[in-house]
Amino acid sequence: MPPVFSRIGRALWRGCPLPCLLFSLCLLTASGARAQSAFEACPRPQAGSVAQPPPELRSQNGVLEVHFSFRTFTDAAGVSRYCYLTSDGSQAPTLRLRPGDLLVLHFKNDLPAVGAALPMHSHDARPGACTGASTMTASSTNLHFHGLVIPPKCHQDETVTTLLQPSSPEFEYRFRVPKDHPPGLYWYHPHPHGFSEAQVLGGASGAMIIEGIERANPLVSGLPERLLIVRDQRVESPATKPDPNQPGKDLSLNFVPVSYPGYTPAVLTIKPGQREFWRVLNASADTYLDLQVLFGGKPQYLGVVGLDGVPIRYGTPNAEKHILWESHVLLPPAGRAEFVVNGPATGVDAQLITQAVETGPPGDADTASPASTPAADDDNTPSRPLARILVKDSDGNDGGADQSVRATSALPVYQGQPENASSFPPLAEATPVRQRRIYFSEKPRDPKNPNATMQFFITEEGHTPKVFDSSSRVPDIVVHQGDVEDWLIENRSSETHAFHIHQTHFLVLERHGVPVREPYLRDTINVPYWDGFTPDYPSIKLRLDFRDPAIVGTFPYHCHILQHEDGGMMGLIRVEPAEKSTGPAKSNSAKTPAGR
Ligand SMILES: [Cu+2]
Repeated sequence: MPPVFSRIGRALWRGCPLPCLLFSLCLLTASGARAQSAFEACPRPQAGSVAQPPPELRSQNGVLEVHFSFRTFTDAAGVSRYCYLTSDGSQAPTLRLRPGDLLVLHFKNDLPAVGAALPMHSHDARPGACTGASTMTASSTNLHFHGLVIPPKCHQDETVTTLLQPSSPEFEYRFRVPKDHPPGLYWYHPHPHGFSEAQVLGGASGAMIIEGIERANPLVSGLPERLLIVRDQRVESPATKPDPNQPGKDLSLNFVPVSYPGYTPAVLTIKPGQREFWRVLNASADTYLDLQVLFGGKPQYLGVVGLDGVPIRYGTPNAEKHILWESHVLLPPAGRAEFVVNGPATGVDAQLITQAVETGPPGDADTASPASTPAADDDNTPSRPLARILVKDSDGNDGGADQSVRATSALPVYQGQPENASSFPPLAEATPVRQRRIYFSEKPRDPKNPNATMQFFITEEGHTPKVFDSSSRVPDIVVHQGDVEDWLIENRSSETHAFHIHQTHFLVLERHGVPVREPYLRDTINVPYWDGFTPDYPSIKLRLDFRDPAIVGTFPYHCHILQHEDGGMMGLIRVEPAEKSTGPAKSNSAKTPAGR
């Protein structure tokens, strides 16, 4: 890229002020096609630079209206980037909404119309399918609002029949955040079956914040807030021969690449001893994180106040009990953690790292051919740094860091109605109307070929394992609105999986048959791998909440390792209206999406 264009890209990336934007736009207009290609480059910061906060868009007068253009760009190394650009050139902005706000998101798929066609059955275009599309290609996309408790309806959070092609007209997403929605960190990403992994690896993701966590937990009130988004991507410089230390994927922090083999960390600047509120999103397609903050090599306690967008002990009194002090935080792909960090003193060597995560024995054949990847293990998740935490003293001396770093802003004070989550019956005390056993399993496509790629299944016990059929609208599981169910999720394969269900949060009741009392809800949970000989499969018992009257319709549950989801590890659940329900289901009726 010519220097002038890379400067424009960087300027747009940093969200330059109006005169600068006008100047950049003049340059873009005057330079025609070449400038256009720079604009489409999904610009990314250099390795070792400051992890700038993403641009932010806040609702005004109860409405946030935004235009997204979905773009792709192939970089010099041949790696595909994907990005969401707003009309002013901001990339992957954080959408900040208050409970009760309306989001209107105008979405245009501006990918080139290429890609391997995957014809779907003709009945897919039948009336009732959201966008009527009949063919899915690598250029198809859509949006999922991960973790939000909003209806699985067309134009809201519907991912099964919403397929947006490059030829599709602009599509409007329009939904209101429920007034009693838990405050915290959520995110948006594409969800076209078969192509989600490639788009998310390319960087297609952004954060959403539902305001008001300082009312659920006054301990974070007034703290400087820092949003950190970890993404994974194809390894930039693979080893030329098998290297057991090569990660399956490279990582980035707020798009600053932290790449194998050097792992040059990004930079975070902080005032000495400053207490901050960190919100961390694992927007990786496939990669687990096990976060730690180290001072002089020693792990520090992190005060966790929220997981997967829901405050700890949400809706209960005694704020001081709403904090879990942890020396590390495991985040499966799609997981979020919000925690308090006590900053280091001047002169302390401080780092944010991810520890190694064992996802199963090496050598599984997830990818097309072992010969195509010199990594010994396509899932390898070694320990590596993410950021150097640089103490910036009171004189402003930051040890040579980028002076342009935007100060972390204090949490906005949310002046809404008092939260009413506490008035709902806790999920822990609800009576389940049904138990189900659901299991993850895998099988080589060609059992005679040890190098064959795998097929991935998520199956209810008693049914035949099958890969997800994107042409089918037949739900795998049917429940009724008002029901609470207990699901035992087993892992019968030799690698970890991350269970996720749309539209609702769940409570973890047992881990490997041992009851636990976890005072928080999740929407994505790790299920450890089976070692191949222990008689019992590793399992997690969950309490699923279908009580919310707004959550009626068909939506997916799946493994959130997107390689597995694209490979078939997904099913559909239909929540029928309550009036068709029989038996004791209505006894659990409540208005809450997630109260406990
Ligand atoms: Cu999986």
